[in-house]
Amino acid sequence: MSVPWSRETLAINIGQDNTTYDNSKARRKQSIWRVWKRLSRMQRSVILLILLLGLLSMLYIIPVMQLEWAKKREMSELIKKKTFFFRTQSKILRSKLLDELEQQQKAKQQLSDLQKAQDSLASKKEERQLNIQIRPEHKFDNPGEEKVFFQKIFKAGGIQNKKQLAVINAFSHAWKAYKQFAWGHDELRPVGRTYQEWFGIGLTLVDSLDTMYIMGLKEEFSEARDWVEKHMTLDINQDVNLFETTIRILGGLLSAYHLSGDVIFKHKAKDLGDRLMYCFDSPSKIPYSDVNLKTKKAHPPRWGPDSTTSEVTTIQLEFRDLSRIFRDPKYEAAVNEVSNHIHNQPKKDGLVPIFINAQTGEFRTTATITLGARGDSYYEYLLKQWLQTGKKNDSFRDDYVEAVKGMQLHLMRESEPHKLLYFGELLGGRNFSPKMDHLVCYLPGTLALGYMHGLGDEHLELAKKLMKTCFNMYNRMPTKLSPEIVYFNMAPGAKEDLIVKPADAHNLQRPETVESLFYLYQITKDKKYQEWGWMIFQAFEKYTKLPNAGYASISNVKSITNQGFRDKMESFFLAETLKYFYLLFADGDPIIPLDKYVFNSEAHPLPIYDS
Ligand code: DMJ
Repeated sequence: MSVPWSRETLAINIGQDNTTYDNSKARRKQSIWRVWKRLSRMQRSVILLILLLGLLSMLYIIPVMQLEWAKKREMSELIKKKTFFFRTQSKILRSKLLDELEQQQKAKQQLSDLQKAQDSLASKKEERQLNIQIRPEHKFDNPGEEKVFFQKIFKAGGIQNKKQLAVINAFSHAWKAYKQFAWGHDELRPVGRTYQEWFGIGLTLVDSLDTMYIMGLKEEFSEARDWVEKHMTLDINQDVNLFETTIRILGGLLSAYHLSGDVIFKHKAKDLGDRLMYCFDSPSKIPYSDVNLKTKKAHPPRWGPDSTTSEVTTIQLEFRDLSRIFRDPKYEAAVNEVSNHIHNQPKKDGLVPIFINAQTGEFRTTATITLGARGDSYYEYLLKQWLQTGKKNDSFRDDYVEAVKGMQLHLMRESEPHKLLYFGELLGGRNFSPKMDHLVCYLPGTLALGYMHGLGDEHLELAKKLMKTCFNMYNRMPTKLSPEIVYFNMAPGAKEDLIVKPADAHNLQRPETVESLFYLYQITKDKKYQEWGWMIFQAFEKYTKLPNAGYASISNVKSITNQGFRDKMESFFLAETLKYFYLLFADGDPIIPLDKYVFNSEAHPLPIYDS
C-alpha cells in the first residue's frame, strides 16, 4: 500500500519538470485532495488541530516578531544615526581642532614673523643709529676708537646721575609739548598751545636732533629723523636768514649726520647749503643776509642796507664741514673768501663794527662795537675755525688773540661795589657804555677753550672772572634767572653792581652762561661750575615751566610772583641750553671731547679736521 503523503510520493508529485509546471500544479492539488479524502476523521481533526495551532502560534509570533524586528530596526537606525551623528560631530570637532591648531600655528608663525620683522627693524634702526663710518678727517688714534666713542655717546642715555636725569626729563617735557602742539613747525607757542613759523622748515625739530642723540632718546630721535626724510621740504617760496638757517638747521643736520652716520641728514644738508649759496652772489662776496629758498633770490635785510658782521662770519664752520663731507671745495671757498676779506679790513685792535655792506664789502665805521648782539660770534668763530682746521690756519688764531687784547683794552671794566669784571660796548664805535648783553656770556667758554689749546693762562683768568659775573647776573635776581641785558654800576659808592631796566628784564632761556659753565667745568674740573649750573637749571624749572605745555620765555626775572610767560619756546632752549646742562652734569670722561669736536654757535658738534 502506498502512503499518499509519504516523502517519496510528495517528491514525485511535486518534483515536476518546469515545462509542465501548470499541469503538475493542478495534479498536485488533486492528489492532496485525494489524500485528504482518504484520511480518517480522526486524522483530519488532528491535522486540522495542528494546523490551527500552527496558525494561532503564527498569529501570535508574527506580530511579536514584527515588533522585535521593528525595535531592532529602530535600534539599528538609532545606532546608525548616532554613529553618523558622532562621526559627523567628531569630524566637525576634528576639523575644528585642526583649524584651531592651524590657526594657532599660523598665529605663532605670524608672531615670530612679526618678532623677526621688529627685530630686524630695530637692528636696522640700531645699525642706522650706530652705523658709524670711520671718517679719515677724524682724529682718532686707533681704529675702532671712534665707533666705541659714538656708541658711548648713544648709550649716554644710560644717564650718569640724577641731575642729568632731571635734564632729560626737562627735555622730554619740552619735546612732548612740541610734538603735541607744533610737530614739524618752527616753534612752539606754549601759552596758546599752538605753533608759529619763522622759516617753515621744522626749526625746533632739526635743531633738537643731536640733543636727542646725545641724551640717548632713541625713539624721539628716530621719529624726528623720519620726519626729516619724509616731510622736510626746502623747495618753498620762503625768505630765510642765512646765519640763523646755517647755525640752526644746517648745523643741526650736519651734527646729526656726524653722530648717527645716517646719510639722510647729509643729503638734506647739501640741499640746504646749495640754496643758501645764492647769498654769496654779491659784488663784494660778503653774503646778503637773506635768500628765498625757492627762487634763490638773495637780498639785504628788509630793515636796512647792511649785513650783520657776526652773521656773515658765523657760517664758516658749517660750510667748511659741508665741503669736507662732499669733497666739494665750493662751499668752503665761499666762506673762506668772507673770512679773508674781513681779515684784511681795518679794525680797532682786532674789534669790528657790527655792520658790513654786501655791495662794497666795507664796515659801517659808525656802528657799535660789542661782544653782544651782532658782534659776538665773529670772535667765537675766529678761535673755532682755527681749531676746526687742525690749527693750521694761524691767521684765525692771530686775529682772535688780537681781538681778545682789543677787548681788554677798549671794552673791559669792573663794576661797583663788587668789582665784577664785564665787557661793555663802544657806541658809534667810540663811546663806552657799561651795557652787557647776556649773549656776551658765551665768552668765558670761548676764552677757556682758547686756554685749553695753548693760548695762555691769562685767557683762563679772564674766563673765570667773566664767568663769575655771568653767574651773578642769575644769582642776584629774585628768580635766579638772568635778564637779557644788564648795565653795570660805575659810580663809586654804588650799592648794587647790576642795573636792570624794565625793558631788559626778560629771559629767553638763552644758553650762553650754561655753555660757558660747561667749558669751565670741562677744563678746570672745578665742581662749583656744576653747582652754579644746577641752581640755574632749578630756576628754569621753577619759573619757565608750564604744566603739559613745555617751557616759555618770561618777561620779568625780577618778579617771583608775576614773571609773565611769553608765548614762545625758543629752539635754542632744546638745541643748546638743555644740551649744555646735560653735558655740564656728566661725570667722568667728556661725552663730546673738546679736542675732537668743535661746537658751532648753536651747540652742534662738528668734527675737527687735521688740515
Ligand atoms: C643762538 O641762536 C646762538 O647761540 C647764537 O649764536 C646766539 N643766539 C642764540 C642763543 O642765544
